[in-house]
Amino acid sequence: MKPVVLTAAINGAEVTRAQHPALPLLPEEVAQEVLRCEAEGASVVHLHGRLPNGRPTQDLDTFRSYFEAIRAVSAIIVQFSTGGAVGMGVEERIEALCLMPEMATLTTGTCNFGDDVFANPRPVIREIAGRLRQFDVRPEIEVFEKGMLDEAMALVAEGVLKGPQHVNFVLGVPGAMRAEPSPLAWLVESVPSGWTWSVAGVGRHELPLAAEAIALGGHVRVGVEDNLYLERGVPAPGSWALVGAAARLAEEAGRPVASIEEAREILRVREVRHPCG
Ligand code: KMH
Ligand code: ZN
Repeated sequence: MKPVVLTAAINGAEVTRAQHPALPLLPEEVAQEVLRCEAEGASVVHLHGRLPNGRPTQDLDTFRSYFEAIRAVSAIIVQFSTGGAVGMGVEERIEALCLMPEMATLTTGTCNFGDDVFANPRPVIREIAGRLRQFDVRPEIEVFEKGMLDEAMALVAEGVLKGPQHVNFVLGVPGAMRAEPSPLAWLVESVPSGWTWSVAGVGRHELPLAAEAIALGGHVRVGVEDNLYLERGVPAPGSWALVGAAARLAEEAGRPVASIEEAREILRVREVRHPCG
């Protein structure tokens, strides 16, 4: 059975310490949480920038300090967010890509995001894609709506993106595509052959969608960026506990959890990168 790549989303822009007291903000906290997630089976870490006071940032120095602290202890695949927080300008969103992380996100369209708008007009998408190409960073295409998958395919047809892509379906954001009933099987039918895909379910949908993705042959993202609870009324002590829960789902389904080396093969990220900005 094909290994499942588990991504840990440990410090998303919208989560606060009030909601999740263990939220990692400082570089050493991020590195420690990476180690805990890796021990539970994560092979990719999805990172946002956060200042020590919790404010979201996409600042180069913050990402450099995270990347250095992680590389001091782990060979996990490091994926930077280029989404940041709603309202950030594109230059801020992509300034850390010069550090050449192995992966970074690319959201291929605009959607509602709660009461806000996560704005990704076509010129912005192309600017981010160009920066990813400039620094040879493997994209993870974030798909919050079906049209974003179509746009990713258009980017490949235009030559803006090259070759088979990796897509992450983010389902259940209020105002965007729902998670229940799950559209996952329908979405996956449209994923071009040779591409890889994963799912990130928001809130209570996280683990049920993880189970569905595992059954359908896909990969999984979990973590406190998307969901704060292991089950109703039971807060997750950290993203590591959600990674552990996803790993158990994989085990029950008879799929092994991918090692970091296997995840590099599966996601076509073969080189271990160190921060070089
Ligand atoms: N914070 C959201 C507005 C990404 O990381 O690329 C965008 C987001 C997507 O989290
Ligand atoms: Zn994110």
